[in-house]
Amino acid sequence: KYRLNHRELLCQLKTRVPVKTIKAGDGPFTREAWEKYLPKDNPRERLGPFKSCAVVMSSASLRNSKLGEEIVLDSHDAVLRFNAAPTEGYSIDVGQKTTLRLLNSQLVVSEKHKFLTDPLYKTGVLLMWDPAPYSKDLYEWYKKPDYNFFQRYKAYRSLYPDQPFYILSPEMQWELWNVIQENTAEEIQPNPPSSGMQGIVLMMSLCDQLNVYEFLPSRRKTDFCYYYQTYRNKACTMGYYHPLLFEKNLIQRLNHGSSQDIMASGKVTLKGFSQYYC
Ligand code: NCC
Repeated sequence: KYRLNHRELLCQLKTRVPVKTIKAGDGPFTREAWEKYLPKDNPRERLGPFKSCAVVMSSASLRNSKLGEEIVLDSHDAVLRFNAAPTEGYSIDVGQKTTLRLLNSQLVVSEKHKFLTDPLYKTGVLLMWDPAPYSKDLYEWYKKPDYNFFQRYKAYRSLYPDQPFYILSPEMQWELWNVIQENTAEEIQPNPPSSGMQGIVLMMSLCDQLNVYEFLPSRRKTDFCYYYQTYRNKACTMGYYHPLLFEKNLIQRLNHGSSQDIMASGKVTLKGFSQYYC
C-alpha cells in the first residue's frame, strides 16, 4: 500500500481534521441555553499564531529529565499541558509556563480532581473534549455524552467567566481517528485518539513549529505512568483504550528532528499547518 510522505501526511491532518469548538447556536447548543457560557470566538482568533510551541506529555519518562529549562526557554511562545499535569514541584523537569491545558470530560466531572476549585486549572486557556461515540451528530452526543459534563462546564464558566474555556467538537476526534486508521495497516478500535494526540493537532493549527516532549518515549521510558504520580501501568505509554501506539507511529513519521533528540529528550519536532500549502 502506498505510504504517504511527510508533506502528504501533514496535509491530510491540515485539510481533514477541523480544529473546531462548539459555539452557541450549534445544533442542540441553543442560544437560549448556551449563549451565556460558550466563548464567542475560537482558539485561533484568540491565540497565536505562535512561532514555536512546546507540547508536554504527562509521561513518567519526564521525571529526572531536567527538560524544564528547555521547555520554558528555547523560545517556546506557548506551552500545552494535559489534564491534571502539574508544574509546581516539577518545574525542573517540565517547566513552569502553561499557556493552554487540554482536559478530557472524565476529569471535568470526577469528584477526585476538584476541577471547580483546584488552582491548577486557573492558569491559561482551557479546552476540553468528550469521548463521543463514533458519529458527528451533535444531537446524539448531546443526549448521551460519554461523561455528562455540561452542568459542570456551565458552573465553571459562571465562576471564572474571564478564563477562556472551549469545548472541542467531536468532529475533530473522529476525523483525526480516520486519518490515523487510513495510515495504519492494522484495524483500530473506534476509540477516540488520546488527549496527547488531539493536543498535537491543536498546536499544529496554532504554531509554525512545535516540540513535543515524551510522546515518543526517551531512554527514560518506564512502566510508571505519570511524572507526577507513582501509579504503574505500561498501558499509559502503549495504550489500551486510546489508539496510542498508532498515534505514536504517525507522529514518528512526521518528525523533523533526530533520533538522538528522541533518545535523549523524548523530543519530536513538527511543522505547523502554516508551513505547508496544501
Ligand atoms: O493520562 P493522560 O491522558 O492524562 O495523559 C495525557 C497524554 O499524555 C500522553 N501520555 C501519558 C502518559 C504516558 N506514560 N505516555 C503518554 O504518551 C498521552 O498522549 C495522553 O493522552 C487522556 O488522553 O485524556 C488521558 O486521560 C487519563 C485520565 O482520564 C486523566 O488523566 C484525568 O484523570 C486517562 N486515564 C484513565 O482513564 C485512568 C488516560 O487513559 C488518557
